[in-house]
Amino acid sequence: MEPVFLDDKLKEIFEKVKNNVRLDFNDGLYLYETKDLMGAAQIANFKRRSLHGDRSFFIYNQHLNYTNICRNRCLFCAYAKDYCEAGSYQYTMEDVEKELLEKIDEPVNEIHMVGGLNEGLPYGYYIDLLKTIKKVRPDVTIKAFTAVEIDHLSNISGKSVEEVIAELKENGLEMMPGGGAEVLSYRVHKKLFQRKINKDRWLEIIEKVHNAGIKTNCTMLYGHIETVEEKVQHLIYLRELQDKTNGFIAFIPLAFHSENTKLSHIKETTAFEDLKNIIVSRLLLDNIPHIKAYWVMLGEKLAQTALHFGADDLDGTILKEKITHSAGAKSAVGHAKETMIRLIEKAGMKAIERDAFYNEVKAG
Ligand code: V47
Ligand code: SF4
Repeated sequence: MEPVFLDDKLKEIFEKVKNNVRLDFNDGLYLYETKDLMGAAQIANFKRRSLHGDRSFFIYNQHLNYTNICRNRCLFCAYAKDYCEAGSYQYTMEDVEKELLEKIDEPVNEIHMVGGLNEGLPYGYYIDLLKTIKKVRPDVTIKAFTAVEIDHLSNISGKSVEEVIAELKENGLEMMPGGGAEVLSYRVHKKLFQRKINKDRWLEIIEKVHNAGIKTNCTMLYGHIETVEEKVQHLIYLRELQDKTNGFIAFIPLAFHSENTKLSHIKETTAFEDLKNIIVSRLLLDNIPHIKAYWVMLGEKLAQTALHFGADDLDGTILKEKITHSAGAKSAVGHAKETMIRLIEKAGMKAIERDAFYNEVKAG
């Protein structure tokens, strides 16, 4: 059935999408600004279905956050602490082993591991983290660190970015999550996350990671001080890098949660904005295969709905999420595999359990 548009201009965008004509900056702005949510959703859903049919993915994964001590103190972060602050922690290798062993009977496929920039931890600690995971769970895929940690490791070790990536890879790093980019804009960087690497460095490091044969995800943190133009530009920067490297597997729009942050006056995002970010990213990122509706940030019900607005993945079981819950997320800290399947099937779609690289995991 042909889509019905309340906003006539969306017909032109639909024609482009149907004919595989790349959308430009102004199309991105227009999609963000139109009030015809369902018109835009039909285009994104058309694209999503042409790529994935009615398949929706999830993964059996476990998050591991080895330290919350961080020198950067981004204004949007509720997770980071200073050294002696109450609630600060850093795992020893015994702690890492213990946390992994607690879930050893579960069929975890991927360990998603990130942490703060803790100046008390030497380069060798990061190598030990990888070795410890491989020792306890030899078959798991380690998806760990971001461009922010790679830059930090290069600084503390005096090794080049290429050397750091090669050593992490040798010790078991197979993929990297998409964090750390926030909004690829000098203005937002200056205001919110000055001590973290900037747009140019993030793009430069990720290009090197991709060139070393490591795939990554990418993200965008929205719902704070960013402008619509900055969001569209961010997506276009990612698309341009993907044209060069083809190293991104999935994009995850991250909805800002302000509780316990320096930006606690900012109200939480609305469902309309959340769905718009899914729609626009599906349509602008024509070269990135997967768009994740991250249930931790969107809430389970909206993430499920987003599967009809361009998303094709709900992320995973997670088992214990800490970063967004420090900032007041109301979703669960983890979910059983059955819950992921139920959310997808109740959305009228086919649930596919996947590995980190979106290969189907066969039951049994
Ligand atoms: O880079 C920090 C964001 C990111 C808050 O690749 C916040 O599969 C909302 O990148 N409210 C880390 N967001 C999380 C991340 C991620 C998550 C899930 C899957 C994948 C993947 C990657 O979390 C940070 C930052 O952008 N963040 N504080 C907050 N208060
Ligand atoms: Fe540190 Fe990451 Fe939090 Fe920024 S978002 S303060 S880099 S833990």
